[in-house]
Amino acid sequence: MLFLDINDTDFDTRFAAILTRGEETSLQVTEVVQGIIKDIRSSGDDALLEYTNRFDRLGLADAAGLEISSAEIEAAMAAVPADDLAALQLAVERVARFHEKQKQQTWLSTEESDILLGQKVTPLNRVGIYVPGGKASYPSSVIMNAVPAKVAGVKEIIMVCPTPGNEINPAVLAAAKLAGVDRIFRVGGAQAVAALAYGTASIPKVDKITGPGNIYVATAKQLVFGQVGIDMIAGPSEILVINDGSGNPAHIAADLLSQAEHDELASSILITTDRGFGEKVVAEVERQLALLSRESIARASWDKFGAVIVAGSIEEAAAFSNRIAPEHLELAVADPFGLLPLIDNAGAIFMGHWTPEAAGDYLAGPNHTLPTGGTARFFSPLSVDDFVKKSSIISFSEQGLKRLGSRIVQIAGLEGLEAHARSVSLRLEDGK
Ligand code: HSO
Ligand code: ZN
Repeated sequence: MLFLDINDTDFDTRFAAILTRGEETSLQVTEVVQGIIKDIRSSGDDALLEYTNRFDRLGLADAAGLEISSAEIEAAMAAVPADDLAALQLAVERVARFHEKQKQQTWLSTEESDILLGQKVTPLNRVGIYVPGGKASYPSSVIMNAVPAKVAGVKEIIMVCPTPGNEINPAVLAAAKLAGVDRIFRVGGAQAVAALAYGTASIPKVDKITGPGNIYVATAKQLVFGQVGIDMIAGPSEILVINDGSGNPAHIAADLLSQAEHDELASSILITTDRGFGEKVVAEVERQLALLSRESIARASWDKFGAVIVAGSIEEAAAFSNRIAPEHLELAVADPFGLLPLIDNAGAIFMGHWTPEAAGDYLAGPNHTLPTGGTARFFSPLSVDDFVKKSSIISFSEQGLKRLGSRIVQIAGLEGLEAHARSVSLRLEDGK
């Protein structure tokens, strides 16, 4: 963990390691993934079955076994305690209600009496949601990907999730069911991404793939982009907390650790105007680390990518935050709404001492799929917009074409495109 003063002369050098974490892309991974995509494209289900049996140690006899049956999903629902289902259901409802507000309508503008212009909004037909297996298999991520798709009106939602050793968290299947996923396949890795992008006999080809995954999944998504749409490429998670000395150091420490326990590469940073508060948080982090079942992950993250920074003023803290463009930003200050106007770059902003990041991770309503690694400078959270596309609508009346036609002909002339010009001038002459 770094304890720094923002005005230290070597600040930038010492901080650089945190900013560049997780940046290395491996040529070797790209090569392996290209090979897998090629195999899936040429051998379809046979290759998918082969990879799945090999990587996930499954003994599936044929491709029919790749789909998780409705009986299995029902069994998972029955295995999850009713009260846990109620918690997941509440999350689904709240996330749906928030995303409903993002929906855009088809519109037509009648600003000009002789020309109608507009935009038609159409949901994607079929999307694929990638859900990781193992330690990062989260029911909440199923909800955060499936619900916006559902709200957007996507006709079919296909989920893929690897089941190493034939194990899957029943809550993941239950969340899928509650969120409206249509079909689930027990496949993962680059082979699952390739199957969704190109289709196999058993896995239908989708229009877009969303959801987090390891480096193989992220690389596969990048390689199939263009064939299908993808959401942003998720990097390691981060939280930045801005503090003015108000609040409880134990609460801030817990928030920092809530990010650190995700991943050894996660980064948790506190920037405070109160050095004493920062010191208390450091002591609290140490104390709370020992209480965590994921202590070794959280400790690795905190040791390498944790930081406490002392700033000279809250404005200085905000400027630093804008430079980082954090995925999660907590304004743990007495007057968070007063600070908000200074914030330009952040995936999600958590306001005040009663809004821990976990509220947004699970059920506040906004999406927890957020731009990481500084990409909040130009990316937004996953939203309904990711599951629709827009078509422009252009409708000229005869008067409209007569009014603007000569200008069209003129620009076509500038480009030397005679057929373009003629398509207008013929109409104008015939209409005389
Ligand atoms: N904080 C994660 C999302 C998540 N948290 C899932 C718990 N489960 C995104 O950075
Ligand atoms: Zn989280």
